[in-house]
Amino acid sequence: MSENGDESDVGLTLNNPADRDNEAANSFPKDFGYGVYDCDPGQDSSGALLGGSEVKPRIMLMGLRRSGKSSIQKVVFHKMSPNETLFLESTNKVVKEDIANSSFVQFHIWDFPGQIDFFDPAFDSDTIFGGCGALIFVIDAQDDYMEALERLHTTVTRAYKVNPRINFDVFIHKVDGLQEDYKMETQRDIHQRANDDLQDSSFDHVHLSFHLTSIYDHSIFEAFSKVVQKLIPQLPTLENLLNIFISNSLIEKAFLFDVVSKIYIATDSSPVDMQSYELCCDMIDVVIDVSCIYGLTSGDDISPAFDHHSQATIRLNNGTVLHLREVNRFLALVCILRDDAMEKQGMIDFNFAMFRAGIQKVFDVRKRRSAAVFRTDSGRELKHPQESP
Ligand SMILES: Nc1nc2c(ncn2[C@@H]2O[C@H](COP(=O)(O)OP(=O)(O)O)[C@@H](O)[C@H]2O)c(=O)[nH]1
Ligand SMILES: [Mg+2]
Repeated sequence: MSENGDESDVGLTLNNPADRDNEAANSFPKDFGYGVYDCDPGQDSSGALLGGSEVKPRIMLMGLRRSGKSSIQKVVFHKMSPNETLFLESTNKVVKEDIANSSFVQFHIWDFPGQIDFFDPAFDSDTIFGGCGALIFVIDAQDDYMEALERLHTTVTRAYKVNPRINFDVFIHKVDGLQEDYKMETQRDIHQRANDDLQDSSFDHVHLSFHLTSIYDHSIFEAFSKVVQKLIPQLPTLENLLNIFISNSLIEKAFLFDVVSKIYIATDSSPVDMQSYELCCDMIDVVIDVSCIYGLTSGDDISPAFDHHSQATIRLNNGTVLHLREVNRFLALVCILRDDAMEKQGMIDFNFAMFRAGIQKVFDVRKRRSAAVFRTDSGRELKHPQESP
């Protein structure tokens, strides 16, 4: 990787919303995940980057008690099986967790106990909402949701006053227990009531996004992907790269996955259908499982199950092919294509190499920018920990 190329080689204009507005960059982390990216697969990621002063986005999970907040966190980020969440103890204090271990998706997630009292002087809403990137409000759809709606209203208005840049996402949760048409009806009803409440108190400019979720299927991962994507300033660039890649490679759909969490951080602009997303998630599981069983070299317990050799192709009996490639230590590209498109494997390989290089450049720019922030007072630039001399 070249360290000295200048930004003009990038060939892509970074469309970074955070740059348009300095305040946004302050309230929201400039280096969402990308800061700690290092391109050397052999290197350990645990070394805190940028002298540990880097700010990670904060995602807050709020909602009434027993609505499913802790379960969501455990299932998405700790691989807990949905049935095990039945035994989760209730949360009685704010649980702050750093989702940063081995994943590209890095942020702090704060799991709030249901009965938090905003009017308690100990609740410092300035600090809590000030540094918040996204607020997820979980509503139990199997229960009576009137109280939850009231709570949603207080939470949103309170948070908005402190920090109008927060993204609000409402998870209409536990929909596994609802009939298909009742799901839609519930979503419509909650949407309507929540927005009416906001309108009545002249907060109609506040935008809420709604997602139907359940930990018993992939909907929770999909919804979390959407939440996380809104926090990635480089998203339009990544989508653009994916669009260019698929249209030149006869590929129908491509997802850029964070392998550890199975959150997709970007996809091309064709619509996402749940089935394709599920197929791709399952493929990642298969690849990692096979790799864990047969791929690890003995005696090296940290040998990754996913590395720069990782690649897999699965042919389904309906003429569809799933194709997975490693992009970097954290990311995989998973594509869906027709059988006959696979005949042009050479072209796909070439385009993929270009795509990978494009992604690399996006990160390089990010890395240089964050390095530039860390200068000493004398103007001498601090060496980036991951830039080997
Ligand atoms: N049916 C169903 N139950 C869920 C779902 N998510 C969570 N639960 C259950 O809801 C209960 C409360 O979950 P918990 O995470 O402790 O809620 P919290 O108080 O909001 O943190 C647990 O028994 C979970 O198993 C879901 O998607 N569907
Ligand atoms: Mg809890």
